[in-house]
Amino acid sequence: MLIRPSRRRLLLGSAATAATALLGGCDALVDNDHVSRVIASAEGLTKAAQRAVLSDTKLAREFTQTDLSPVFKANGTQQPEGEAYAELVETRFANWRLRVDGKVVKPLELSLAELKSLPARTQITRHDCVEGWSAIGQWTGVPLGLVLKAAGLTSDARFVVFHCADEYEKTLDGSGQYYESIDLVDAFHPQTILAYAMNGQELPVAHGAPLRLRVERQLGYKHAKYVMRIEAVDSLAPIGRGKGGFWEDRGYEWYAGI
Ligand SMILES: Nc1nc2c(c(=O)[nH]1)N[C@H]1C(S)=C(S)[C@@H](COP(=O)(O)O)O[C@H]1N2
Ligand SMILES: [Mo]
Repeated sequence: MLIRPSRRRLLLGSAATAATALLGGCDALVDNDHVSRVIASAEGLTKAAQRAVLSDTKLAREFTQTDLSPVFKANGTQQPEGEAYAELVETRFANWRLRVDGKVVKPLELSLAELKSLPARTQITRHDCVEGWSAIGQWTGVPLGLVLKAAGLTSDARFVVFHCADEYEKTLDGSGQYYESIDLVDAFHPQTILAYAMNGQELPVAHGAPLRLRVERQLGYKHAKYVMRIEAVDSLAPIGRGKGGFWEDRGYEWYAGI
């Protein structure tokens, strides 16, 4: 009998085809509440990472459309400076690529179209900023765990670092660049997503376009906006001033649990 390639694969657009190739057998995953469990049992994850995924999946509270805040404050950087970012906005991020590297088996460079073709999760959550305000918003994006699984963490990976496009403080040594980091428990948590949409629209520049982290069980400053590069590391010491994030380097807690 003749074995034909899957019809579906042939009908997919190029970005979707790339995503299918990227995720291998995982392209059937649509129900994202269970994505990280599936990932945990999949090949390519270390024992430590599997334990991390399964040990802590308590969900942050989710809300409904009627709870959405009429105004969601934009905080911190609201438009990264510089020509490079301005050009990305002008070309609607067509040439933007998310780099995934560090302690991974297969470094990736993903376009926005590729990220959007991966299984998505939508969640309505409350954002709490240490400055004393909160807002409820709806976020849509790719579970971070899916991207990490596609890249394949090596056995010594312990943290995931998010490098952002904005320099929040002008410094000579570059330590004013915004960055953040989380551990593997939060990285593979089902509500931890790389969001490209907010309240049903393209993610606005003020809120981190084209891609921002949502890590729902932690405070606002952990939710890195303008994510350009995701780096898996075994230690946070060599990055920035060594405390795991822009605000952490200036005295805030690294684990900012709500
Ligand atoms: N790259 C980057 N990410 C960032 C910030 C920032 O200044 N730059 N500010 C943080 C803080 S303190 C908060 S409260 C939220 C604000 O997100 P919002 O602008 O969508 O409200 O983004 C966080 N992520
Ligand atoms: Mo914040």
